[in-house]
Amino acid sequence: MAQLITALLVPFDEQGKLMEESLRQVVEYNITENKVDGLYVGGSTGENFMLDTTTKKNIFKIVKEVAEDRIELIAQVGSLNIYEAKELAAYVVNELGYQKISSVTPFYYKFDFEEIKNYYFEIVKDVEAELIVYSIPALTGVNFSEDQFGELFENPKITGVKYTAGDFYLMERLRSRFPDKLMYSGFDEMLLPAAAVGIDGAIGSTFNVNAKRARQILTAVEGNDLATARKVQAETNDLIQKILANGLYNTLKLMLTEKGIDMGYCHLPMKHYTNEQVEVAQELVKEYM
Ligand code: HMN
Repeated sequence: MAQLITALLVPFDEQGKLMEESLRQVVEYNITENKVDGLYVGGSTGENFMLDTTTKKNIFKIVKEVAEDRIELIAQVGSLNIYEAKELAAYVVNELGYQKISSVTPFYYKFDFEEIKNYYFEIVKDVEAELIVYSIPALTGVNFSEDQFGELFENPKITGVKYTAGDFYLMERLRSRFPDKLMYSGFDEMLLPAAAVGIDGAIGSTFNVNAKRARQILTAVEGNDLATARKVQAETNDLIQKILANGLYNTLKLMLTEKGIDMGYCHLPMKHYTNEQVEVAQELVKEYM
């Protein structure tokens, strides 16, 4: 059965400070209510690229304290500062006991493939952990070819990819050519086609509020029940469309706040929410949760 892994939301107060108690609650909620198989910590959904190193470490630590070994934890340590990425990798693996790390492709500067490959090989060099390449071309501008994935996968510590793209041809090519590497899909609105290609898991932000439907899609596809998978994906996409139209992270946070976990605000320079956004989120909770 493919794993369902929530890309964890992180609560911040109005000044951008981590709300530790709420973080504990949202981790517990994902384990006991959403019943997910794992958490992806420090990804885009965790607003990670706006945070300082100390806060990143604190988030990894709190998540591990709450989750212990009940579910799988993947720490996204990637950073434009390769030394920070290595420091975070050493911290989560050696001090906290994470077994998997992940790293976004380095962005902003137009690094060539050799530089990107060196970045990955350097990050895994000194840690005993598996690394999942976080590929999200829409946000980073970095597109790998099939052969370039192959070059990264030659490193035995690089064991998979979080594939956040809508190119199902490439996804299928990678699935067939690298059956022993892990393939996680990253777009929740395309879970059905990704599951049909044969993923090992899905990592998504909307699983914070819609894990049950996501699980139904995975189960239906694996049971060859395409009619159910389509129906549940359509309901899911009605919800995702409304969430995206109302502002992705603010709406996900407001929905959890409505469910009793105070998720605070998004981190500046992201906008703080408006009253209209709150009203929409409340309606979505009534209709979908
Ligand atoms: C992460 O890094 O936090 C997630 O893995 C990202 C995840 O793939 C999400 N992508 C983005 O937020 C860019 C999706 O869950 C996405 O939010 C969802 O499919 C709605 O578009």
